Amino acid sequence: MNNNKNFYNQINKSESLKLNHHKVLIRNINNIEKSSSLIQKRKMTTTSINKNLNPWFVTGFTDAEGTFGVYLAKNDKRSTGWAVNIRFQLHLHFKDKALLEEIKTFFGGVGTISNHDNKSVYYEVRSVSELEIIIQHFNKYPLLSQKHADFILFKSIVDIINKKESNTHEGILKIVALKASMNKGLSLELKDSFSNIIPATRTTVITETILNPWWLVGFASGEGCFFINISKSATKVGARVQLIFKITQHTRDIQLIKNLISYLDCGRLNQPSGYDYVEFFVQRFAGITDKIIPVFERYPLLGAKLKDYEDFRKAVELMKSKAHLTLAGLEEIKKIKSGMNFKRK
Ligand SMILES: [Ca+2]
Repeated sequence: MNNNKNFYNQINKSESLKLNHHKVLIRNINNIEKSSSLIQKRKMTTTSINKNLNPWFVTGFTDAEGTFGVYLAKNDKRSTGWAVNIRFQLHLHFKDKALLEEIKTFFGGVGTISNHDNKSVYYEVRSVSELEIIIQHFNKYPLLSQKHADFILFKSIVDIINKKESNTHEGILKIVALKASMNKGLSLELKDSFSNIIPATRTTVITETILNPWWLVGFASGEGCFFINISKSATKVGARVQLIFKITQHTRDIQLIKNLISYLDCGRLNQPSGYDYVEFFVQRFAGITDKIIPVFERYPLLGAKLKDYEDFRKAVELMKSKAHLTLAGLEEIKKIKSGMNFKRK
């Protein structure tokens, strides 16, 4: 009995410690909220486009477009012979620069946005202290794709750098072992230089469900594809119109694609043999009108994808009224299609 009492006392003690810890955290969060709302108030006076991104949107969009990158370069000035660079990166088409600005604001303004030409734009967070903000976000709103495994390995590397271990040969070996299990693994140069390295264990992410509609919207703002297919057919107007919504991912995320099918209650799994990708594929008109459109009406897409969605929705409306069975209606749908996706100026 006495032993039991001690045991429970100990638990109670550690519970109350935990609670205190929570209180501290909550207070910190409140402070952050206060200061960020101040920042927002200030911004509101200068710009009206300031929107509050949902944190799950940011996670979903990162599942689609984000990279946790680690780069090692030979450097004679370092005692280890290697310089380590780390970064969180979103690399988008130039037309999505405004969305990157919003994401930067969401992260409290850390990091930099740069154009590399007139085609692409990068958001990058490189310093360890600023990456702490990024890491806190993804701890709280975890990625749902296998990219989460990259994030876990990335965190270990940030930790090594934080402890200054990256200034030692040991530390560099640890970083190379972690990098070997991340993204595309090691470059040929690194494989040559560290031929005996044993890659670190990589977690397999098991996603059971889509946690939040805003995750879906973030993911679809990056990876979603709204497509109008017009093919020749023996109809009165000589053509058949099909509306397709799809999300393509590497085969490693097949479970996530299956989760989309159950979450959205429509679509099918496309798994072309001989390829390393899978698709969530919605082609049935009822699936488009009753499932896909209502979700994106309630939770709007952001960035350039929203424009494609709006065009797609026009085509949906035309098809609902059977306009695609007339020459004039078909012409209108062709015109919509000609300005969508990569053809959009
Ligand atoms: Ca992607």
